Amino acid sequence: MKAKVLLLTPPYHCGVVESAGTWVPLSLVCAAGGLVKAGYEVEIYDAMSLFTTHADIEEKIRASRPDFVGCTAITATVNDAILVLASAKRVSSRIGTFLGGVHPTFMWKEILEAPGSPVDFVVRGEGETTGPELLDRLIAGKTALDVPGVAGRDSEGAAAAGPLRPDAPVLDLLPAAWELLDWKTYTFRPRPGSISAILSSSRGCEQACSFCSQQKFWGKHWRARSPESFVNELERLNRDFGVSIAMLSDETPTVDRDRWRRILDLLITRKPGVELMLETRADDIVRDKAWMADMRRAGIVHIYIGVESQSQKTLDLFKKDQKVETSREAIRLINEAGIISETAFVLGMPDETPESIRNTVKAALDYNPDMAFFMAIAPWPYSDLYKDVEPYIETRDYADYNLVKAVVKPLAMTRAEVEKELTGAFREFYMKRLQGLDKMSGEKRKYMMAVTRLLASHSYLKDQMKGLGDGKGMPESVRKALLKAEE
Ligand code: B12
Repeated sequence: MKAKVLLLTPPYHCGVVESAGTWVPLSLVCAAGGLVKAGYEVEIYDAMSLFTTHADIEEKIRASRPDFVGCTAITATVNDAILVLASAKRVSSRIGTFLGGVHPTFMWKEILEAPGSPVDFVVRGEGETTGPELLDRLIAGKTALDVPGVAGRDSEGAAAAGPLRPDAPVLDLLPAAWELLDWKTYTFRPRPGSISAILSSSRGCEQACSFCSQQKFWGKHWRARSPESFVNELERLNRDFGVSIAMLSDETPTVDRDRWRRILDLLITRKPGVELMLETRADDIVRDKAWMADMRRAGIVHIYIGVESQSQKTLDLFKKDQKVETSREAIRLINEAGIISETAFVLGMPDETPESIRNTVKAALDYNPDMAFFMAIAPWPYSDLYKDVEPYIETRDYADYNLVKAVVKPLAMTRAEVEKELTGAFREFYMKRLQGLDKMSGEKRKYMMAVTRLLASHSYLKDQMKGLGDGKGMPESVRKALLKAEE
């Protein structure tokens, strides 16, 4: 073995997606795949899923005795990721530290130039090849600053980066170190006893949504794995690790219609034994409406589409190339196929008012998704939207950039009012939505009941949703519907 590398997730929590389960750190599984293939001994410590503290993490680093420690970060988790690397430096100043993920990819200069930064290097963009090339150089005692995708400090101590690495030419060939995970940690709570995974079938997004980071991160060029390689991986996850449900990490898995059809055919004939949850574009659902029954047969149980706003004006500002009617139609098709439909609305822009938030809840109910999320706009500092809302940004604490906390202050509301209205929006939506429980199919009803209980017990909405999970504290009509549904 060349050297020992410990990869960690930051111990950050904001209680939204996490409330539904524990999620495998796919970023690290991919980064580790490249390192293992290059001959490194790699350990993954998923502090996020284990709910460990920074003190536990420091203890873990000490016990593991690594030569290098790597961490992953999005904007919300970057403060914790930096604290993890600070722990590594406290354990031994000889440990080399590196950070990857979307936030450091764009904000490498700020991270490396922060006084006392414990980060030696940033891996920008795809990490499978850059990671091992960086460490190979360091072990050989050479400069790593000319390695494509690496940022670090030059001989004067100033932050410096070479060119970005071109996209991996063939995604099918990228290694993933699934064997490093402790699989019993990962479950999707609405399916008791399940083992869950996240995997990728494509990378990139051809849209230009101004609030999102992903089209910038992967580039607008969409790349995909072959249907065979993707379905083989699902079969392997089921066979070797018992995975029974998986989320696709893809931004838009359905871009290439022929590929998507081939994937559905393979899933239907080979039955990998893994249920699938995915996100895609409303346009693609409408385009493929004749295939909805096949999607269900292929094991797709949950589809998320980003409606984002009920206002065409806001959608245009977001550069979301989608019509509100298309979203409504897509949700109808998903529901009709017996698949759970989920969407989210991004609220709290400068022109938001309590009334416009309430109108969004009404629109959400009219769109009729099974699940709706009402999130606060988080202007990632590298997003196109950032400059439009910059004058309204009231907090620079990245830990708040989690779509739960209001970062932007609308003209007519305080941030606290935005947060209060958004949690109220959840309660209002689910109260009304649950009244239709008895009209749902048995399977969907069971799922919705489980999700509602989770929102009421595990999420940041606990207080707002109190009583929704057990039937107490809710209007009589909703309580009756729940009891009837449970009969
Ligand atoms: C899976 C996922 C999750 C999982 C994360 C599980 C985990 N531990 O990784 C869960 C469900 C927990 C989650 C939660 C959240 N998420 Co999330 N999530 C995603 C999703 C769907 C896929 C991410 C992924 O795995 N991509 C595939 C991997 C392979 O790509 P990657 O992470 O970029 O990793 C590559 C490189 O970045 C690099 N790399 C990354 N890390 C490292 C580390 C090292 C050492 C190296 C060398 C390289 C390296 O190499 C990797 C391979 O090439 C994306 C959306 C999307 N479609 O991408 C959103 C996304 C990342 N999430 C997002 C957000 C906002 C959140 C939440 C705040 C939402 C919420 N309010 O609940 C929380 C925060 C976490 C928490 N604990 O509360 C945003 C982040 C936006 C931003 N720019 O900051 C995204 C982009 C969604 C969006 N479109 O806005 N999420």
